[in-house]
Amino acid sequence: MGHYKANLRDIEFNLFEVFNRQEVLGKGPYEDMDEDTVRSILDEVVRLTTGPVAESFEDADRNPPKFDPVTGEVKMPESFKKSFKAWMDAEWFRLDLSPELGGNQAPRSLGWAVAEQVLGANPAVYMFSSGPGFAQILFNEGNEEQKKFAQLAVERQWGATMVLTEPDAGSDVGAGRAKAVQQPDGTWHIEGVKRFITSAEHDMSENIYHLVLARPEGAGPGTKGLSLFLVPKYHVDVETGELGERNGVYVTNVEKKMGLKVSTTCELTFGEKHPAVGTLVGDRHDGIRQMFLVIEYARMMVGTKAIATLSTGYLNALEYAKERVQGADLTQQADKTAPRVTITHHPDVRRSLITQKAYAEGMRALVLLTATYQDAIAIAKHEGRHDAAAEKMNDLLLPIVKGFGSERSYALLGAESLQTLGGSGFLQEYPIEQYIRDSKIDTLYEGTTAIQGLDLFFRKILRDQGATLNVLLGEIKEFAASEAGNGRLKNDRALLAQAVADTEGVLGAMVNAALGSMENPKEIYKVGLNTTRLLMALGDTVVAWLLLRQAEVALNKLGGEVSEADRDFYTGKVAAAQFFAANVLPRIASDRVMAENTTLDVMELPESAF
Ligand code: ST9
Ligand code: FAD
Repeated sequence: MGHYKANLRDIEFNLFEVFNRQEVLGKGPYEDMDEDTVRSILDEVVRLTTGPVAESFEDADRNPPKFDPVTGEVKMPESFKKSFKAWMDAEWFRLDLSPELGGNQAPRSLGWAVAEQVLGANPAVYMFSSGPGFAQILFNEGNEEQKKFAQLAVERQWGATMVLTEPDAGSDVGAGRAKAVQQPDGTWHIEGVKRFITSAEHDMSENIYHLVLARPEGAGPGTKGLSLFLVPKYHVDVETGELGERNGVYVTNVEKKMGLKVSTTCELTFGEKHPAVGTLVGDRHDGIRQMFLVIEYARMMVGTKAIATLSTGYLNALEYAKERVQGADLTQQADKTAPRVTITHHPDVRRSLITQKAYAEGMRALVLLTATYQDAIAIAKHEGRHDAAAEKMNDLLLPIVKGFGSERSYALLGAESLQTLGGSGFLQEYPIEQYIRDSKIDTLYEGTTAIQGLDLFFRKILRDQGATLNVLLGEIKEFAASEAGNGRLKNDRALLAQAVADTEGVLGAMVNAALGSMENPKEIYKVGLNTTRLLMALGDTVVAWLLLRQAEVALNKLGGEVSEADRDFYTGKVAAAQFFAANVLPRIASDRVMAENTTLDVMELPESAF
């Protein structure tokens, strides 16, 4: 058996028993798809991801890509190339694409259920395979020539990158200095150095195209002065599909990293040897908005990657715990002759396992809930309208999926999943140490956790005057006040209601500070001291709600005839939700106290006192 353990039962439970995706199938944009088709796609994806896709996970970590600084080329490990080919040959990337690009336009909820498995099995495979997805955005945003380029990119499976970061422009993308100089023929020459660019070089496709943010000469400062350019590695005749000359964009370094080693992280130099020629995407200067179309997708991807890794980390830990015999049952600890038991008998191991289970399954539900809003957006688009409410809810949930999802997953993988294996967890014989190394990046790229917290408070809550958050919290309050699960979930719903009140308390303190900053600008620091706290408190509250919704479904099922396997599955659902409500939610009360008592002391501390 490979390292990757999928949780298909839980994915299907979310899709069909909790979020009722069968209701959107067979009509509108998803006319050609029914529940059986979705289930058979998921079965096939499990086969691929637990098999050939996962197969190179370890080897490609130990034998990472080789960079040749003279030619600027990268040689990928052979084992990884096989995994990548297996995935690309199956062409599941078409699920994300519109019919004009040869796609099957599947619901986003199915797209993310599929993505979870690749991201859990071998995350770099997913990243290298995102060329067609990038092409969709280029197709939607591009001019006629770029649309043709996008069609070729899908047909020929070209690789793609998103190019924002520079040595002095990381979180602060608007500080970017890469320059774009317009040429008499309407093309642009890009000049400058970008760093940390994922997938910018490899030997798995004949061409790689870069979507690059650069500042046209004379454009204004900040992100709004940036434009988006299409810069291919090889020029392309879009009429014939012939590849032309090598363009002047070269990889000048590949980073050596803590984890996710097979994903190439490149320094990309433009126009040093000869001009790096690009075209302006859509012939309009609208770069940051256009790039955020990619970023939004990539943030969802990063959160899903983190959560998928926690899920397989938990399932590996669980398998180990069921077999490892160590010590006597706590009730017999004084009896030195008592039989030795598997570690699942020890209360602390059970606490750890159920914590992992609740977070992994609750955060999977968070990803798929967010995906249901993406389904609603796509359905509305198909009907020629905008679903503004779904768009806003998706926007609100994205920093939670990305920021909260990655932080909780990384913390739990180390503190709980690896810990379950004792000293063995520290060995490379088991996959968890690599999971930890590979998932640390998720709290960093696509906007660090701090950036997600700022995005959540300022852009998604304050700028929206709390409207969408109120809808979300309103739904949670309604559930808490309902008869869901009847007596069985009564206490848990009360804990949930209290958690909502406490999260609102954290938020209230921040809003007061934001209002106070109109009089005293330094009050805004009190907001900044609490943005990560709010992100995590809201994440825990939403996850608790989702777990309890699952528990309600499970209790209903348990009231009827169920198979033995389903009885265990549903019983576990109820237990995880109740454990989470009792053991995680009460902590939000202390967050509220801390938020309400925030002072400026730490901001007034001289730097030398740190
Ligand atoms: C990276 C890549 O880290 C890592 C992995 C790559 C893997 C590749 C695979 C990816 C797969 C994806 C494939 C695509 C497939 C698609 C398939 C489709 C079917 N939401 O607040 P302001 C915009 S890459 C939306 O003033 P500042 C908005 O236009 C590096 N838009 O910002 C706004 O204007 P307006 C990642 C947003 O103070 C404008 O920006 N790097 C949002 O100028 C200005 O807003 C980062 O993520 C949003 N949430 O700049 C940088 N926010 O207001 C992190 C802003 O008029 N830093 N806009 O609407 C930040 O995000 C900063 O907050 C900042 C601040 C740069 C935005
Ligand atoms: P900094 O911005 O310098 O941040 C340092 C610290 O300060 C962080 O803790 C941060 O949270 C904090 N901080 C910064 N600003 C603020 C603020 N305003 N408020 C509060 N705290 C703040 N970029 C691309 O363009 N394309 C890619 O494909 C890509 N892939 C990557 C792959 C890898 C493996 C890595 C490591 C990075 C990649 N990046 C990519 C870049 C990545 O998005 C940035 O590293 C990230 O956005 C953070 O920028 P930075 O590293 O410069 O850190």
